[in-house]
Amino acid sequence: MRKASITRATKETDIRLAVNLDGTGKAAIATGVGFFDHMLDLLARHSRIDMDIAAKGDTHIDFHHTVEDVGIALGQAVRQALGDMRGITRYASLHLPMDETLTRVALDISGRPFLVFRTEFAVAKIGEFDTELVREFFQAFAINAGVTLHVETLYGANAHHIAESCFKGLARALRAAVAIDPAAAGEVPSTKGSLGG
Ligand SMILES: [Mn+2]
Repeated sequence: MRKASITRATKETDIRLAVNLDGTGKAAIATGVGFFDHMLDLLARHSRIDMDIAAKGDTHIDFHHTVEDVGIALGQAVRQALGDMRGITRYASLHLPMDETLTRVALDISGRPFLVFRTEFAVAKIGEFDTELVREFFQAFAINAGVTLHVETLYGANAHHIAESCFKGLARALRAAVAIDPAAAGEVPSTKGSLGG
């Protein structure tokens, strides 16, 4: 089974997280940050990766450490659950519309961590949530999952829609890229013979 659990405790956050890549998108999310819970919930739902995430962070300061550290732990868990990456589809890309917003996501489960993030927000906050933390999450996830991830919002106006299009785009890209390719089951999709950098 492609599952992993991560426990990560620092002076800033305490995180328990479990994923099942072959799940149905079942989510139990509690980070103490309402908007972030909403984003993680739809990340699980649309990726069909089961996610159990409990985080206690220093949210009395702001949400930065909590969002970043959940991104780190989720990236580590996905990487661990992928194992030797045998049989995976590896690449995925799509355009994710949400009302007036359109975001393009391209993903390579490469073992080479890299983020290109071309998404801008016209406002600093969505409720209490700093919009700049969307990028922080994607950066932490990409580096720790060991994936090449490109996110670009082509157009959009509403900050909630823009954030949601990024998370749903990542979700759908992950769903496609981690899926086992039946034509190549058992193979590692690399001419090097391994994916791991
Ligand atoms: Mn929403």
